[in-house]
Amino acid sequence: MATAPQAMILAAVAAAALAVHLAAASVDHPVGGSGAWDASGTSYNAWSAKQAFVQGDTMSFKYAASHDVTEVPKAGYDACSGANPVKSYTGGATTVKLTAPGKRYFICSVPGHCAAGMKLEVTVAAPAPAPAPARSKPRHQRSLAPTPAPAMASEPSSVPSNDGLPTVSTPTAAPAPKSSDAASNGLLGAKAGMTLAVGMMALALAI
Ligand SMILES: [Cu+2]
Repeated sequence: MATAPQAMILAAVAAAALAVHLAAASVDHPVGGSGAWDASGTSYNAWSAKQAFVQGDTMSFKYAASHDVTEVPKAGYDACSGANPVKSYTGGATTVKLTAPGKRYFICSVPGHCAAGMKLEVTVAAPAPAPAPARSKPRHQRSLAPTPAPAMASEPSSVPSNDGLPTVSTPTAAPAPKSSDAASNGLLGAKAGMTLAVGMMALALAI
């Protein structure tokens, strides 16, 4: 009997761990779809508008030595100026982590490149905290639900076993709480089952 609740607890823990893992899984967004950061005319903002950037995700840039990745404030983005960079990256492969919700702005600071299209505005959304607890709670409720149902079935038969006379009134009261099972069993079937069970108990007591 102890193994069944333990198995349910393990299953619930595993489900919760999976939900947390899914919620925490970050996504990498290669810029422009391919990760290529260049002045070939790719509309990086048309790409970013279709992306769902979530806090914790990363964005990756691959670029030739003739380019850089410069994160700038909005003013620098609007003016295509890397004069006041938030941070500048070189080396050909850069991964930027989107650590907070809000707007991020990136340009290539090489003169003329931003104007040629190497500019990117990203809107990062806050992570949705709801899914992790919401997914685990219904599984707890589902695992607990089957337990009261058999308990209800055994309680009415054990109550009349104490005294023989009230058995007649018990079956009429029983169908009300068992109305949820009526769809599958049928009220007549439930009543017959209860009567049979009570009769068996009475017989057992008589013997
Ligand atoms: Cu460039």
